[in-house]
Amino acid sequence: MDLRLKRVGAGLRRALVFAAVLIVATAGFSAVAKADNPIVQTIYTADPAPLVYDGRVYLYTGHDEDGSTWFDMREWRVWSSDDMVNWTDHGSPMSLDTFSWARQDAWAGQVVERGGEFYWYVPVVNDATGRMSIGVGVADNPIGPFHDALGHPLVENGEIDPTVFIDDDGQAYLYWGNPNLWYVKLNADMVSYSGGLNQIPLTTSGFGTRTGDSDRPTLYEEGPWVYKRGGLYYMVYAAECCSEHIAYSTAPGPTGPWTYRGTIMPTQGSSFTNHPGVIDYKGNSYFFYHNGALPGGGGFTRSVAVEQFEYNADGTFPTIGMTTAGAPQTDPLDPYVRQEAETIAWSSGIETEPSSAGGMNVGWIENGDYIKAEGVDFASGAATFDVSAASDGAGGTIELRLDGPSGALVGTCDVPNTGGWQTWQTVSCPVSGAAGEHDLYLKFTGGDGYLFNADWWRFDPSDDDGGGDGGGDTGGELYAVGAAKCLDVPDQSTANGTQMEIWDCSNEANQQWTYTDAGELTVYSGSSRKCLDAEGAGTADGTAAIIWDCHGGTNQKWNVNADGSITNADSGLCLDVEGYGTANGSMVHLWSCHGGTNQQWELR
Ligand code: FUB
Repeated sequence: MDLRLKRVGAGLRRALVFAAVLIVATAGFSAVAKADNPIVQTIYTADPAPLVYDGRVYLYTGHDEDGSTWFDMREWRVWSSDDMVNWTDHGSPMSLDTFSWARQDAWAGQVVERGGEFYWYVPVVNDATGRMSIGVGVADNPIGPFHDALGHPLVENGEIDPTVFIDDDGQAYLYWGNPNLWYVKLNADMVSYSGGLNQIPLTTSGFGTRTGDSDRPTLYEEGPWVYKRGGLYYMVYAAECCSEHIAYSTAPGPTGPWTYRGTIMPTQGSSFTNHPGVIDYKGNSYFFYHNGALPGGGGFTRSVAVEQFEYNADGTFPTIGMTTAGAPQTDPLDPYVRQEAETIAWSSGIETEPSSAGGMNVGWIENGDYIKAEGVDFASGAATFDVSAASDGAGGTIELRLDGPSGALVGTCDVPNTGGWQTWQTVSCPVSGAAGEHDLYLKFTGGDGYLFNADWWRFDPSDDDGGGDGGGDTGGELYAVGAAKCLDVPDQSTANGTQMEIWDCSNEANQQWTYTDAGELTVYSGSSRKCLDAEGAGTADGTAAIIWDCHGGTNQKWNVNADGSITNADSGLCLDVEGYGTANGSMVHLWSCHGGTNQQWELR
């Protein structure tokens, strides 16, 4: 029996509820709506490492345990976003347990992608030697799970904080170090290196002047982040100690010579460490860092945050300050496709956990807790709200509110006891008054104790302008209009790259298909996420299309055309269902389109 024992976070959780009340009381309503930093409120996070991949930002972090009085860190975490304000929690795909040789200290790392593989370089203490070393996790997709690529450290010299940069010529470099600064040239396999360990000279011209510490004459402390922009190589790092600020140096090449360029983010934020990560995304530049801004936060209970910034015309950095507003939203969130409950701009009181239906779910929900999804575009209006919920308790109510936890009430959904905390049931309720763009608050109410868990939610529009007539963009069951068929992928092998069997709908548990913003056509099957790739299939009209589970790194994109046909963005292959049994639950054969008789699809 799940007794709903809290694993971690009780102190943080209580403090956050208190802080949310305090913000409302002292700063007014809009302060709640606009407070998006720190990015994660459910746990303490540290050492941000962002990665832009396939249209999304993946954010890799460490995890400071509640109440830590040292850098007590046992796992790493992943989040992702395609709008820079709503972040999806992907849980912990790598921990100390991933590395059988590791003893402790899951500290600051970075993920890079090469050839469809994702390599996560992390510092951990090698149990055999008691020294800090650099391990490598590898996965075939950005959210893992990651496994130990080597079974031993890649490199070990007692120093920390790896960053990896792949230059335009394909040469990859691994940099790390505190108190020194090192690099090796990685081989193309990304898990071995050629040549010895190279030490970067820490000169004051290269890394600034530190005063009052004769052992460390330069500002360089730790946490290097190396990248190239406009032909210039940047090394951004934590400077001075302690407290740290963020500074940077530049060079004409990946190995130097480095020239000190100044401060990016001055010391601030009630954490004596800071740690940088810099990316460009959707035409904007973003600076990730950490501070101690959450309730109970401090030097060992840190939180990752982000600011948008613009480089100066000469490529130098502006000074960047920490804010509670964070980065602006790049695109509105679509409420008419499935959204994960753990896609969150701000939350109060809740936590997350792995879901039996795949991915994560929101849990530990109590009366008064809430989730904010920012910038939700309801267009001309929503009619219904579906939520996948589970409860082994009394259940409770989801109040759908706009622009604040006490904002306009547009719907009320009662969630019953479903027979288990992971026994999912889709609950629907009517919605009225939700049109245009708003921040959406899922406000949870009920009696004492934990109420229910939430896995995903989706609105349906009040008219058919969002789909249902071949528009194909509402999310839901995927129907071939002409054949009146819909598609299921029953539980089967879930490995990326395995051939998928597509079945006519069972009518009992028809699956929900979603277009991600990246254009992937995705369905959650049993406990796994599947999406469609068409590979090794003839693309001539009328040939059988062989459908494969996606490959993570190379997922194909599908276009939903104005006429309702679905075409593969790369091959042009489009999908027809023809010449097979039509009984519910029978396997269906997907064919490349027939030119004049292409079927239309819709998500109902
Ligand atoms: O999070 C543990 C250590 O603190 C990191 O490795 C350093 O960069 C500092 O942030």
